This record gives sequence, structure tokens and C-alpha cells, in this order.
Amino acid sequence: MERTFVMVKPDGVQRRLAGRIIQRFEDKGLRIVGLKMIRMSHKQAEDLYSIHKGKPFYDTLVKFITSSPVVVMAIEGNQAVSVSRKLLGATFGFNAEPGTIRGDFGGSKGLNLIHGSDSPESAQREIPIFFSEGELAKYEHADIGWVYEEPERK
Ligand code: DAT
Ligand code: MG
Repeated sequence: MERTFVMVKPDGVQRRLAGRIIQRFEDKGLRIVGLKMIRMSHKQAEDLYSIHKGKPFYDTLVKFITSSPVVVMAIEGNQAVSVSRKLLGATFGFNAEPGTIRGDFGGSKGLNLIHGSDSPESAQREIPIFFSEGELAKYEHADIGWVYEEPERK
């Protein structure tokens, strides 16, 4: 199963939306294999957002993401990366479709509630910034056969 990294950002936690946001991933049939609340270190923020270093919004982004706790998650499922990105919606809340997390809960550029890896390669880079392999649970939900067809469970 493909893995992705998802994080409820400080605005999502502060606005008491973490539970409702996590629910979207459960509702979709995805498998949460890692979940914790942390206060992100400056080093973790620089690692996570290394591709944005030098952009005009970079300093604001690092300051925001380290300003208050976040909920980090490792999630597995059939095409988990692209499925999760669709649940997130477009980057800026004012562009994001209703029905998506960003579209339903926000209207901002930076205060966009949630992060999700943009490719399987990004997920493989991002998950170890926050989780050791031993912290990730190995299990299948009892109803997995009613969520995915056999070839999709690999
Ligand atoms: P995404 O989070 O959809 O993958 P991204 O990787 O391009 O988007 O940017 C990372 C975060 O940086 C994004 O969630 C919000 C912020 N951001 C991106 N572009 C921005 C901009 N032009 N102005 C302000 N913040 C921006
Ligand atoms: Mg991104």
C-alpha cells in the first residue's frame, strides 16, 4: 500500500478542527498508521519545506508551522498520495472546491489547515522527519475486504 504524510497545521489544531479533519481520511477508507501531536522544531520545519527555501513566503511559513502544535500522520491506502491531495483541495482555501478540507474550512493562502505529500517520493522523504519506522503500526482494518478489491490491497 502506498504511504503518504499528512499534517493538521497549527490553524487546524487551534480552531479545534483536528478531529473533523482526521475523520475525512477515515471516511475515505484510508489507514492511519502513525499519529501524534508535536510542536515542530525549526530543524523539522526547514527539512519539511526545504524545496521552498528562498521563496518570498518561506520565512512566514516556517514561523507559522512552528508557532503552535500540529498533528502529524502517516497514512496508507490505495494511491494514498493522490487520494489525500484530493481530500485536501487546492493549496489556497479561496480556490479550493467545497467538499475538500481546505475548501470547506478556510479562505487563506498560508492558513490552509493541512499538509499532504505531493508525490510518493516526497512522502518517503517526509515521513522519517517525524516518525521512526518502529512508531508506524502494521495492521489491517477488519473490513478491508469491503473497502478495497484484492489487487488494491497490495
Ligand atoms: P501545498 O501545501 O498545496 O503542497 P506548496 O507546497 O506549494 O502547497 O506550498 C507549501 C505551503 O506554503 C502552502 O501550503 C501554503 C504556503 N504557500 C504556498 N504558496 C504561497 C504563497 N504564494 N503565498 C503564501 N503562502 C504560500
Ligand atoms: Mg507542497
